[in-house]
Amino acid sequence: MRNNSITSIRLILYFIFAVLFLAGCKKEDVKNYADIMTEGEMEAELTSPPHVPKPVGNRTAMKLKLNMEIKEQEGTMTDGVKYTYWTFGGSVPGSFIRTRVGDEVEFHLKNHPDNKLPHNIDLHAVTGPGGGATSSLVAPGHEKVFSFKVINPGLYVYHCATAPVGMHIANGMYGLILVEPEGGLPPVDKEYYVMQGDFYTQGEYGAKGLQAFDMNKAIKETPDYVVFNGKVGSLTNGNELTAKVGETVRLFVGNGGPNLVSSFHVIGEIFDNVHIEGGSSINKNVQTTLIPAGGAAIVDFKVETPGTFILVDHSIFRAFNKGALGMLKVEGKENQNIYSGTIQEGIYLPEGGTIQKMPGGSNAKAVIPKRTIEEKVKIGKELFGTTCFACHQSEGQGIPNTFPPLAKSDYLNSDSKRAIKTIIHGLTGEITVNGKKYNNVMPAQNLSDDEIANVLTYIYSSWGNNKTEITPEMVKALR
Ligand code: HEC
Ligand SMILES: [Cu+2]
Repeated sequence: MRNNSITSIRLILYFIFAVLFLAGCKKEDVKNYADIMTEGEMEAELTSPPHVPKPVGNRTAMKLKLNMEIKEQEGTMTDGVKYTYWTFGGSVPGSFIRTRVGDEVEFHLKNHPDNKLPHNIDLHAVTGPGGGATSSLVAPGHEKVFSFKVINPGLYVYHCATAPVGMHIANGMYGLILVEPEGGLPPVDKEYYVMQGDFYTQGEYGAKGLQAFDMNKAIKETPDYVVFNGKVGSLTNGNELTAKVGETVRLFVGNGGPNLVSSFHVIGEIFDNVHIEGGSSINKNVQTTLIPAGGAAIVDFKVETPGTFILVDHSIFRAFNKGALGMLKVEGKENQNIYSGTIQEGIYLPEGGTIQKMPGGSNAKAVIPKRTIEEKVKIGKELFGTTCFACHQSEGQGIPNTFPPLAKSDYLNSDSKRAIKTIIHGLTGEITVNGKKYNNVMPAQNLSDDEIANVLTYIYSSWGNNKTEITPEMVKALR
């Protein structure tokens, strides 16, 4: 009798254990990396954007010694515009940190003696109070050492968290730390580091000189600059990312904010894989991925056709008017199966006025009416507003580094025949306008002799130019 009851109690216990064990197995999806033992020690490789350190491959978890120096330094926001950046490692975004899950990081945070302020670091890859911020506040001329174990694979933002936090981030104090899974991410041919940030300056976009941070604009969330890698043109004009046809490109994309979220898109490409929000779930065949402020994503894609692919925040005024535009140059053989047609390097036609015009234009109609200068200016102004302004801007002021000004342009005023030819045939290669170099592509404009005469007469009679009058006959002679 007694034996029987003991046996049944045993059976019940076994059953309970079995159920608990099975439930435990189910949960095993997220592995616990906290218990991984590290083997050996190494110095962490740090890189400035757009470069990333070597992949971890299949090395074991290790102790990583990491030395990072905070520097407050003046840099260039765009042509003629300076800004005092606060940086992790001398670049915006800060140095890229590459680890594998289970690594134990011994972080040495140094605040350069010439700096004016204390700083700290909050790494989103850290499980612990303040992401490390509570242990890392460091005064100029000092060093703080703290250590943590990375236990969740993914791509994480780090940033300064010293009050006023928003101001430290707005001045460029952010970067990315990658925690690779065991065995590393699948190998690819090219890897790059791109991080968006919004900047708030006392002067408007393009206002010259050293620009101070504007707290009111930051609170209102109205940035003057929205850029990749800390400045306008960090990934254009000779700084393009590069790849060859057939290669696979992986971008580690972050967003430091402080305010805006990014609708990250590469014009002319589709992401084959996106690690959503930098985590472990992978979405496929994605056009635009959302990168929250203080968040990241890993995207990869194979480049199959040559050309220039444009990285943008698809909140598109930020790209064309505030700087959030980069380029990936792909070289190699054309692949007619995938894309056939004229490859227009470096240019996206946002409003596409001319492109949408019916071919042939109005040249077919033989008789061009005689127009007074006033008529030409009026018609030309309208045409400018639909066709040229997207690049050269409404007052002909252009966009620094990308689109030359037509206002008070010495290039324009010194040679009207060359200006006519520019519109008929387009223009590429380096030119100098008002002392600044441009090396970009203006597509040929599909306009009639009359239209070209009108738009140029308008431009010549505006914005301090030399009032040359252009006639349809002059245009015709240069066709
Ligand atoms: C898609 C952008 C784009 C459009 C649209 C465009 N341009 Fe340009 N334009 C450029 C670029 C880029 C250059 C400089 C090319 C280089 O670097 O070689 C340029 C150069 C010029 C120049 C000579 C440089 C200067 O500043 O004086 C003139 C004149 C000019 N464009 C006139 C026009 C007119 C007129 C229109 C409209 C009918 C127009 N452009 C439409 C991009 C554009
Ligand atoms: Cu700081």
